[in-house]
Amino acid sequence: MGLLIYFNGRLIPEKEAKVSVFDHGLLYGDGVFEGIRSYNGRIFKLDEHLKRLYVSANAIMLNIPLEFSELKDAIVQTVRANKLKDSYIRVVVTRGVGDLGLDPKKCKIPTLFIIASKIELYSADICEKGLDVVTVATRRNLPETVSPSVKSLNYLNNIMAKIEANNAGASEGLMLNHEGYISECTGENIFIISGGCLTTPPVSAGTLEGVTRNTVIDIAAGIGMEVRERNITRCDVWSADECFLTGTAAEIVSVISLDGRIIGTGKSGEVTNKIRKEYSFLTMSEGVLVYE
Ligand code: PXG
Repeated sequence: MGLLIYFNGRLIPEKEAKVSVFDHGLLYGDGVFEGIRSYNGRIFKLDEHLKRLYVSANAIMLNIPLEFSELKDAIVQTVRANKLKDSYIRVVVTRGVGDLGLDPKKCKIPTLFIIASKIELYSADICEKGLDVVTVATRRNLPETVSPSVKSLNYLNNIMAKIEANNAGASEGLMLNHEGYISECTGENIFIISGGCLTTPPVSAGTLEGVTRNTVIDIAAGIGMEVRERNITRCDVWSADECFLTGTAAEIVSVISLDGRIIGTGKSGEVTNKIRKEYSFLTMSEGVLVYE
């Protein structure tokens, strides 16, 4: 049996959930999205993800057709309808159907759909071992263009970066910003640990303010670690004791090499493992209940 998809106010079978070829989300990448996860029947950090969705929509002057609480309910309903305990939830809002021509005024009604399914970014094997990462030539979006804080439907920049990583035989691509400082990977934030201090690039480095990133910062502060948000270079990563990536889909995954330089012991580090354990505890015990 296929999935039930929330599509413009109704739950419909996935076979019937189709977007028009005139939808500007498809024609121009005009829209925004979020990737959220549920664990053990609870949706983790739902409010945080939805806040970011509304911020992204506001930035591109797209009116989400549901109030915050209505959208929250729609997400819970979608997960419940699919009887999922552990799921990956994709919320997509597009400018909607309009004539050809990119003017958003042509689109009167936004398209809103929610998919509750599963995701696997890296194989279990790679997650266990840690990732080999390369720095790619494609830079993170300039802040003067579409803000890198907007989770828009136009991910081509990041996809170009991912293609470069694939071509190099690496698991991930590290993206620099226009100043040459490290921003993030193609869909994950980056952290390094050096001398017991946890460091991650600031949002001003073109970094998406990841929900997992913020959770990890809180965890580290909670266990008494020093946490810094500052610009870092490739050399900082090469010489770090440990390095890991964070994202809703990827969770917390170690980086064992960057550009062929082995990081630390070349294995998933002790502090990373400790943070990962705390994260796993939070995902299992916090979140919006899907089932009473
Ligand atoms: N940076 C970027 C550019 C992202 O898109 C993250 C960091 C991590 O943020 P969260 O809030 O999830 O901790 C993201 C989000 C995918 C995929 O299929 C990845 C993301 C979103 C959607 C799809 O790889 N990562």
